[in-house]
Amino acid sequence: MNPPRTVPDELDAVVVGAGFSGLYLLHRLRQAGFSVKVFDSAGDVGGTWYWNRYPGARCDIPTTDYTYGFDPELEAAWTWSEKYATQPEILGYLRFVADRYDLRRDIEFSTGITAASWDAAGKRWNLTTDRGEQLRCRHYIMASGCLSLPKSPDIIGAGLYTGEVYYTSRWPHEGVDFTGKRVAVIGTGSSGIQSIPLIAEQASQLTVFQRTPNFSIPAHNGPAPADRLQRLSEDRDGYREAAKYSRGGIPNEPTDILGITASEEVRRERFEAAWEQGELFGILGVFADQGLNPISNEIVAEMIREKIRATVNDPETAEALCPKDHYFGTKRPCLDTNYFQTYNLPHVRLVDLRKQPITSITETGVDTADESHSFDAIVYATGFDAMTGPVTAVDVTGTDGLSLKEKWVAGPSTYLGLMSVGFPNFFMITGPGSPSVLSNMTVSIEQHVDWVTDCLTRMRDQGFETIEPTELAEAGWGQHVQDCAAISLHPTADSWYMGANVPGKPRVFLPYIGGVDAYRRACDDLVAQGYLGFRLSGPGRDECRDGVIRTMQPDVAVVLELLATVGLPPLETLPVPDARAIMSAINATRPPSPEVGEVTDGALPGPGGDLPYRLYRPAVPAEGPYPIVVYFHGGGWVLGDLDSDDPLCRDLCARSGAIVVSVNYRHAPEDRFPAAAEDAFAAVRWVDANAADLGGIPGQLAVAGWSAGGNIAAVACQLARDAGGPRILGQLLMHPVVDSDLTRQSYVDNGDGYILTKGLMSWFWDHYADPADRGDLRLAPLRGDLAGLPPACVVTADFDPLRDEGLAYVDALHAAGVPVRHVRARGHTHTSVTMVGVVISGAPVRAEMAEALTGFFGVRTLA
Ligand code: N01
Repeated sequence: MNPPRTVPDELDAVVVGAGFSGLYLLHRLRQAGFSVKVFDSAGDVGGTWYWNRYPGARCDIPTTDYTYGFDPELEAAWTWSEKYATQPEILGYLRFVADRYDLRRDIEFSTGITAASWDAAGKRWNLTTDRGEQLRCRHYIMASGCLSLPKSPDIIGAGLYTGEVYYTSRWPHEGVDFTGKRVAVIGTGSSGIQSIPLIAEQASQLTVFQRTPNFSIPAHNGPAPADRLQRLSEDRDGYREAAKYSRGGIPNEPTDILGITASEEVRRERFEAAWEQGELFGILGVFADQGLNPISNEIVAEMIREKIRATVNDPETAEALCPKDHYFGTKRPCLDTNYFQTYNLPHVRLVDLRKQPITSITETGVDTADESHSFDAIVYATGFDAMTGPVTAVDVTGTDGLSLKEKWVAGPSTYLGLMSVGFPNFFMITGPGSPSVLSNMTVSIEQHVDWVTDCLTRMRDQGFETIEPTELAEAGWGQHVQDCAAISLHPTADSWYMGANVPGKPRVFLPYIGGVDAYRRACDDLVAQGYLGFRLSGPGRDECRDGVIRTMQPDVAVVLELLATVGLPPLETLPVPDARAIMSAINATRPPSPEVGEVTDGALPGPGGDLPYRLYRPAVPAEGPYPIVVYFHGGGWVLGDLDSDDPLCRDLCARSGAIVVSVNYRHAPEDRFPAAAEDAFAAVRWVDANAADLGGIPGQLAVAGWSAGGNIAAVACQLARDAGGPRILGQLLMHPVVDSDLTRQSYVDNGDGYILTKGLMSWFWDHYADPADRGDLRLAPLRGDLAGLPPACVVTADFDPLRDEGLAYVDALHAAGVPVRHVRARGHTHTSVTMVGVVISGAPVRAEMAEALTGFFGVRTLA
C-alpha cells in the first residue's frame, strides 16, 4: 500500500523514473536544496532492474564499474558478489542506495506522469499523473531510461494466442516455472540470449525463433575482475576519474593497432585475449579500426563465427547462428553464459525466420511458412522503442503548443541529449544525442545528473528562471552527432540504435558515438564558455552566448590530437631538406591507397628540363580511352613529389574514371617563381598534345591541384586562355593559393593549430617568390581577369588559412561569368581531405570533387 500522498502542488523539480538516474538525481537535487519529487509507475525503485526480471537477467558491464561512483563510502559499504551481477542483486543494490540516502520519502511509486505542458507566462511545467493529479514545477526532468518502453509485438496474430504469454521486459515478480512446458522464445537480442539457456533448463521443449543472429561472447562470469579490483583498491579516485575520461566509461587502455595492418599472429592473439577477458569493450576494441573499417571488422566477426561453429554441433544450426548481415558491434553485442551450447541440447531447436518467416501467431502457437508449432508459453524478447520512445510516451508540450512527439517526427533533435529547443527547463538524463547506451550507463548517468544539478544551482544563484538551447547550438550538435556516426559502420545496420527495430520509426542514429570522454569535454567546454548555446532568462535579465560547441569533423580532430602528441617541430623552423624528409617519413606511414587499373611513371619535356610524371589509369571502364586530368600536388611550391599526393590521385582516378597525370613540377628554393607556373602550363600543353598516346580522349582535358598545386592549376588555365589553347574543360582547385594576401580573416581564425599555419605559409612564399613578384598574376590569379576561364570547382575547408581566398575566387569567377561550383569541406583542415583512408569524413568531399570532374567531361560519376 502506498502511504497517503503528500505531494505539494508546486515543486522546484519533478523527476520521472526511480532507476539509477532518478535516484541519484533526487539525491543531488535534494542536497543542493531543491524541492523535488520522483514519479515512477513501478512499485519500487530499480527502473530497468525493477521490470526486467527474466531468468538470466544480468548487467553486461563488470560490477566494478556498473555501480555508483559518487560516494566512496557507499562503495565501501557495498560488495558485489560477481563479475556480472544478477538482476536481483542489482535491484537489491538500488534498494540499499534508496535506504541509505532516505530517498523513498520523495518518490511517488505506481504513479506515471502522462502529460507535461509548459506554461510560458508562469514559467512552470504543468504535469498530470495517471491518477489524475495536477502539479506544477519549475524543472521537469525525464530520467526514464533509454530502454524502458517495450516495443509492442509487431507480429500478425499476436493477440490470438491463448496460452501463457511473457515479455522479458515485464516479467512476473513471482517468477515463471516452465518445467515440463513447450516454450517458444521470439527474439535473440541480449534479453533472449540471456534467458534462453535458463528457460531451456526447465522447459521440456524450447523453440527459438530467430530473425537476426547476434554476435555474442562468453561472459566468463565469476569473481569480479582481479585487475580492476586491484586498481580500485590502490587508487579508487584515480580509477573513477579514468572512467570519466575513457571512451566507454570504463578504464581501458585503447589500442592503436589496426586490424588491416596487424599480422595474423597479432590478430589472433588480441582476439583470444579479448575473448578470454569476456568484456564488451574488450571485444569491441580488439583493433583501433574495427568500428570504422569493414575489413578490420570482418576479421573480428569471422573469428567470432569460428567460435560459434566450434561450439554448436549441428553445422546447419551453427551456420544459422552466425551473424552475417551486419558488422560486428553495429548491433549491441551480447555477453552470454552457455548460449550457443544450449543449441546442442536435444530438446532445443532454432527456427531461422530468414528461411521460414512467421506467417502468424495462432491460438495455439506460431505458424511459419513451412510449419505449425504448438506451445504452452510464448516469451517475447523483442526489444524496446529505444531512447526516444520513453520520452515521447509522455505528452510533452512546449512553447507554442508544439509537442515533443511532433518536433521529433523525423528523428530526435537535442542539444547534447540534455535539452531540446522549444522546451524550456525540460531535461533528459542520457537522452538521444548523448553517449548513453554506447557507454557504461552509470558513468554517463552521473555525468548528466551532475551537469543538470550544477546548471540548476547556477540558475538559482544567478537569478535565472528559464534555460533553453538555441536553434543554432542544437542543429550544430545534431550535425556533430551524425558526423561522428557517419564515419563509423553503425549506420549500416538495422539496429535499435538506428530506430530500425520499430516499424515506421525514422532511421536516425540515436546515441552519440564520439565517446564519454569527448562528450564530457563538450559539456564542460560549453559551461566554461558561459553556457554556449543556451539562453538563460530571469527577471530583468537575458543571457545568451550563441554558437556551436563542436564544428570540426571528429576524425580530423583525432588526427590533430595524434599529431600534437608526436610533437613534430614546425616545418618552417627547419631547413628545406629536413622538412622534405619529415613529410616523406609521415607519408610512408599511410595506409594502402585505393586500387586503380594501372600506374606508370614517365617524363615530359618542361621548360627547364624533363619533368617526371605519374599516370593513373582507371580500372573501370576496362577499355579506354579516358578523359585526362592533369594534377599538381600541394606543398607550397617547396615540398611534395609524385608520392606525396599518390593516395589522392588514386582516389580521384578511381572515383572519376579519368586518367590522372600527376606532374612533378620544379620546386623552390632551387627553382623559384615562375618555374612552377611555367612547368604547369608546359605540362598541360604536352598532355593535351599527347592525349591519345597516353590512353586519353583528345580534347577531354581538365586540370586539378591542391594548395600550391591549385595555384599553378588556376594559373595554367589563365595562361591557356591567353595563349588561345589548349582547351581546358574544367579546373578543380582544392584549397588553392590564389592570392598573396595573408591578412584575410581565415588567416586570423585558422593561422595556427591546423597543420598549415600562417608561419608555414610565409615560409613557402619566401622560398618561392620575391615580395616584389607577389602581385604577379602567375602567383595571384585572383587579381587577374577571370572572364573566359574554364568552368571551375573550388573546394574550401573551414579550418584552413586559405579558406577566404578560395571563397573570394569563387565569387570572382562567378562575377566574371565562369560557371563555378563551390564545395565546402565542412569541419576540415587544409590537409585532411587529402588523407585518403585515414580521415573517413573526407570521402564525401572527394566524391563531390570527382563528380565535378566527371561533370567537366559531361559523364556520370563512377563512385
Ligand atoms: O532487444 P533487442 P533486447 N519478429 O532489440 C527480435 C539492453 N539489454 O531486449 O534483430 C521476430 O536487442 C529482434 O530481431 P531483429 C542491451 O542494450 C542489456 O534483447 O530486429 N523477431 C531481436 O533479435 C540490448 O541491446 C542486457 O531482426 C523480432 C530481438 O527480437 C537492449 O537492452 C540485457 C521481431 C530483440 O532484440 C535490448 O535488448 C538485456 C519480430 N516482429 C537487454 N521484433 C544486459 O546484458 C523483434 N524481434 C545488461
